[in-house]
Amino acid sequence: MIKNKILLDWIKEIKELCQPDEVVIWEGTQKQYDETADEQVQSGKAIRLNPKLRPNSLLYRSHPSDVARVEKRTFISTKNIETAGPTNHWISSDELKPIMLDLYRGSMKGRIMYVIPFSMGPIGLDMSRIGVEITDSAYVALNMQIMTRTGQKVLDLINQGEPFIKCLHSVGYPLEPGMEDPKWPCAPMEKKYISHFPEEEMIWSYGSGYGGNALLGKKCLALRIASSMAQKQGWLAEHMLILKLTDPNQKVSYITGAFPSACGKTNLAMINPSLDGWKAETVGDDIAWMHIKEDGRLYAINPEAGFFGVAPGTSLKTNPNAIETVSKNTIFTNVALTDDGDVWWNDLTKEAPDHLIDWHGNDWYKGDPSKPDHPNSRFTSPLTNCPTLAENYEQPVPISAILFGGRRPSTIPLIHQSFDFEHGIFLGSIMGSEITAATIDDNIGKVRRDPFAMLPFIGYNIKDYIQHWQSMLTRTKENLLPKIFYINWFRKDEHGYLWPGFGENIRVLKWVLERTENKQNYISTPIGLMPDLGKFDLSNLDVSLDAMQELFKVDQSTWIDEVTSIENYYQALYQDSIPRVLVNQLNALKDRLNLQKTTV
Ligand code: GTP
Ligand code: SPV
Ligand code: MN
Repeated sequence: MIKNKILLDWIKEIKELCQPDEVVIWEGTQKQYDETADEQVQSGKAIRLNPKLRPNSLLYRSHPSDVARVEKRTFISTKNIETAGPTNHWISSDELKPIMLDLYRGSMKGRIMYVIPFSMGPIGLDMSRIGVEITDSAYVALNMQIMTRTGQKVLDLINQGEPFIKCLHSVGYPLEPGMEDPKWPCAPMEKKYISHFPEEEMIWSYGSGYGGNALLGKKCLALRIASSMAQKQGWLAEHMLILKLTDPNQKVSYITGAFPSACGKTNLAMINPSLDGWKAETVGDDIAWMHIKEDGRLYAINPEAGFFGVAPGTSLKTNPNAIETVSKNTIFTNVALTDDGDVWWNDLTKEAPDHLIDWHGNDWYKGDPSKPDHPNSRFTSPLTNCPTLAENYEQPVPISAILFGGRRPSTIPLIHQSFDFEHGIFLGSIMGSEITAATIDDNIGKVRRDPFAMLPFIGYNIKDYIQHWQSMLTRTKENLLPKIFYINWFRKDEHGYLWPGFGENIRVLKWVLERTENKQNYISTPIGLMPDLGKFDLSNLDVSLDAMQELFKVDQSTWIDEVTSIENYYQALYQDSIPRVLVNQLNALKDRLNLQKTTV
């Protein structure tokens, strides 16, 4: 029962505004999940997969226009544009609210309105935050059940007066009497709004039913709103995986990694190490909330309760732990359907089946040039399905190293380490990556700068974000802060990727952990510290020496071009107020490359 007056008033207000047929309070029980899933199958919105092959699992096919996050329609709405800064689309809240209220008016006609109380982070932990999502999408309710902690226990906290973040979502497809409901209702692009009001700690999302646009606990709350809260409250909300590593001497370490969307976080979080004696366990695969504790160290928790992972590329060979994770209790979106009622996506098996139903619902035959799955097709599975989930996954863990990385076909070596924390901030600020299908964009494959893998997720001014990272230094001793590294699994030659990746990435992690113990395993280069190849574990590795040399090549003329590109990027983004720390670091890099300094 809801006793909290703020929540009761808000439900009443939204009910009057959106005019749903019915209101359902999400209790988070298995019974409610099963009944909702059954109703979705009966109404033709979802397909129940063969329970013998894939127990308790569903397949959804989205509208072809609604397949990923929509960055162009994602807004930070504040009183003043300066609060949002140069990386965000800003609309003043005074202008945006009436537009969206008009859209919301009657938008849930003919639909059920679900009220979903949820906790990001373990229920009741001081680092956790509570939200309530009101949505007219059963798909969202089912996904939120997996991705967050929901139900009565969260409601109990709200009833006790815990504050909560109001998250309003509508697919934007009201049903007038006699209208047929499409399988995946959504609104056209120009009516989609994924809006954030950090000053009020509120989210309004309209018109999309997909992933981060609609599961509002994830990118909207746990990254955009949380990053803005974190800046004010002195912590960090980051687009990072969290991995627990146990070395052959049983020493346990934790690392985080920030790579842009579809650049390898889930895969590294579930790594199956190729080196003997190493154990890797999963804590989180997408988001880390990090606090400096009294002992001066940085601790991380995973605020999520599930994985919303990229399907294509996932196989027994690349990620056996993900394959086991999705073996049951999973919602698949936009993958292909097999003749025996199971799922398939590119690279799941070496050979595609002879016949599939593709993600549009059409026949697909082996050899057809089109892909049967969407490149951003995804699985939603509970963390507890993961065979490598760390037993302490609900406790804050101390972080020894932070990896930055992305898809860079050239220039960036397999691994390098920053000289110090401020140089690490510089590395985060210049991160670049090829744009992937995780966002709707006409420039997929082009390299764009994606600072800290947070370009679409920093909920405030990036200048203040850089400053906030720098403030970590004054709040603790530098030697207690994690060491910062930059990885690139994706360097290519004319034949493709030079590095085998996946389980072999443990070799890089081994070097990283040795660095956190100050082992003399490195050489110094103008761009940072790199492995002394004689001290990098290449045992039983099938990579040619030529490829290894290419993977570690720091080419002077390429780096001169890179410096020019960084300089142009800084100027375009920050204009005449490039953060001092970045100017200093850029100048230091130029010095090391024997180039003229910038005089900004
Ligand atoms: P989001 O959920 O969008 O934030 O993505 P993510 O960073 O978790 O990416 P994910 O691990 O799902 O990887 C995306 C794609 O990159 C998949 O197709 C993977 O197979 C591929 N990938 C991941 N790690 C590696 C690697 O080490 N080498 C290569 N070549 N590909 C990789
Ligand atoms: C990402 O795009 O970084 C994701 C998927 O993790 S979504 O939740 O849809 O944003
Ligand atoms: Mn992500």
